[in-house]
Amino acid sequence: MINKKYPYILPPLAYPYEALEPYIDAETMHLHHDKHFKTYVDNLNHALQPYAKLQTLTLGDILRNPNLLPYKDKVTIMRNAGGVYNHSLFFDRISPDGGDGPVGRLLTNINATFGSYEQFQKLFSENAMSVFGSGWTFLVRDKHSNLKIFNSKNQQTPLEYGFEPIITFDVWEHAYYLKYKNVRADYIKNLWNVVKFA
Ligand code: MN3
Repeated sequence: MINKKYPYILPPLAYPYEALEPYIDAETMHLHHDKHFKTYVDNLNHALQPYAKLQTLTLGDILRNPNLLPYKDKVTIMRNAGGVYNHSLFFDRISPDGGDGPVGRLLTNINATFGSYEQFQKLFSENAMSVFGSGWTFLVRDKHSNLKIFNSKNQQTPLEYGFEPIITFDVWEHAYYLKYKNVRADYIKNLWNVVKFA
């Protein structure tokens, strides 16, 4: 998605809507992907409609260079471009084939940075619990290839800060409220069973 340009198209799920049960239910997947994610795609296309020059940029170009955006529509474009990018990453990195944890060099780097995969999961989950209101938690690489856990508010992306994301947990209430109600901790715990690192 990061290299895509206007007009943006909602990427279909790579697996059936019920494939992540019991961790994420089919109704939540329908609502989250077909309604919430699609709304960001539609609103981004609408916001970019008057700007022929911005239509030639990739989604990554837009998110890394907010200074290129017209003052009048900057907030709207960034918000919706962020929503498109964050959701494309989220749905790409959860899968019925997920849950095995990182391998290879990423695992080595996680162990070196956080002590162990279990300690990384604990710290990442604590960060995801600490998001106040709507937002996201990411594992990112910074410009020096160091791993960091990064929280964002609303639809801010790590790209705006020069980070390259590896995985993300969506902790907006719409991502879990139907099944988990107010118990965000159980949703976060269960997401580890479906997340995939590449
Ligand atoms: Mn969401």
